[in-house]
Amino acid sequence: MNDFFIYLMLVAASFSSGQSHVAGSQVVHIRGIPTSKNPFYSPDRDFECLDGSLLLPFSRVNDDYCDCADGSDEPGTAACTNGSFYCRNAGHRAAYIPSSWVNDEICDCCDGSDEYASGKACVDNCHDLGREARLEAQKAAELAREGNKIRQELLARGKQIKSEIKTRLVKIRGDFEEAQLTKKEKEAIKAQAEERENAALEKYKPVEAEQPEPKEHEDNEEEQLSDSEAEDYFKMLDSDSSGSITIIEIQTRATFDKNRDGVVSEEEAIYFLNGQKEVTLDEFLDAAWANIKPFLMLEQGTFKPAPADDVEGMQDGTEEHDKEEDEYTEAEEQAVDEHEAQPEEQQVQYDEETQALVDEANSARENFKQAEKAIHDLEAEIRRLEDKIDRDYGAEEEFASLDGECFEFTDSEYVYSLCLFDKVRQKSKSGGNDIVLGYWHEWVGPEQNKYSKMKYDRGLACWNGPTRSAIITLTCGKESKLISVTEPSRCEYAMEFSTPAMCNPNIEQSNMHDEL
Ligand code: MAN
Repeated sequence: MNDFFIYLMLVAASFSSGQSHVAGSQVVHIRGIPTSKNPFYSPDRDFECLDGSLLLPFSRVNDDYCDCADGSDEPGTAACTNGSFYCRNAGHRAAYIPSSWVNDEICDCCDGSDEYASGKACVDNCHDLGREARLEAQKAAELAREGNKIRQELLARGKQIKSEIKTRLVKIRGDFEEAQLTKKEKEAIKAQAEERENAALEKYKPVEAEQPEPKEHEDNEEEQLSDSEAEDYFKMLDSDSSGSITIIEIQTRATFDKNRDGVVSEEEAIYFLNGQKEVTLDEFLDAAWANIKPFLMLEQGTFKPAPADDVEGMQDGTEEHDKEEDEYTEAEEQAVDEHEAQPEEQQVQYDEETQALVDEANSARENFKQAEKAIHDLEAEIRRLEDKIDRDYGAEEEFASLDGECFEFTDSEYVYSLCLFDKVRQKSKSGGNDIVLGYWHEWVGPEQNKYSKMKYDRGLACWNGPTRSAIITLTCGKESKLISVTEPSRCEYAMEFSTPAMCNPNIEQSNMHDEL
């Protein structure tokens, strides 16, 4: 049956009335398409499938038989499985539905136009829905307007922050140059003082030889492994000194035979590499070390068992405390101390003149150490500031003032914390350590709204699973707040975060575009 139908009506006549008029200019309406597509469906001509694949007599349009591969000859019937049906929905938003929903006895279009032959009586509720939608849109627009006021403040603050960072960087770079000069100076003073000290100590050499060897760090042996040891351990594992540790390098060490079956399987190796095939020093310190440490401590007998509810944490490896990047650690200082063992630790009684020279050398060494530390600290600060300058804080720096701010969300089991541009963490309410769900990576929103989604990844590896990661969806809200956290698939977290930084009326309006 030729099912296409033609309404002849006044341009101004209402479609929903269903009446046809013949007067003045005529409008032809083909079922299932918007009027904008009418030029492609002209009853005076043969119909060309929209993909250009076939030319058909117009009588085969909407004849309930699918001819075109793209389904374009049957916009108003369910004949083509890949077709779509246009609901005009006057009073609300026009929409396309799949062709298979046409005449299936379910009202899909709010104007009921999809059920024209099924006998299903559909009520046209487009006007009610439209009113509701418009109210919602008004509220959203109002929120966007209100939020935008705060957003404007954030933009200004963001730009100020960026310029402050730039100024600070210039200053710190200057300080760094100066610190290098100071270090050179202190080094020369130290060399001279040590030369005088060594000469004075010559006469004590035979006496010292009889002194018992000073006992070195006996006290430390019982101590737990410190983070700086991670770096040494990395170097040890990196047997080819390539700057990264591979599966094969892990497989050479029995420590990593988790299930004690005599071989370190690839799976076991990957677990210790935090789900990766290879890790660099940074990745090692940030994540892999947390997996390795408990096993190493067990092996060395320095592991102090965690309370019972910590077992899961231990399996997964957990972040024990934040290691500040490039921090001049206690262990490093200790290493320097050991390297330049202080003569005063020895029990020898020097004459007054020698003692004065030893004191002078000690103080020169201390000053030199301080100068080195200052350089190290400045370098770390320069890197931190450079990182911030390069960071993408949004089209207008609107997210800059949120950098480092932390927000919490609590559900029945966990407390989640999102520290923007830093990391996402999860803490079980029943105790145990923090689990890192991911470190800041990048913006992952769609092209037209890039700054609507953030990705944090390289979190702690899941047992036999991926490394944890989180996607944060940002929406407009009057205050910055973590609204929800879910785990849609194991070890992949989804968070909703509202913030005035997202209240950009321009973006909101383009989202609400529809064809009424
Ligand atoms: C912990 C939490 C959960 C996660 C499991 C996976 O319990 O991080 O979110 O699903 O580990 O083992």
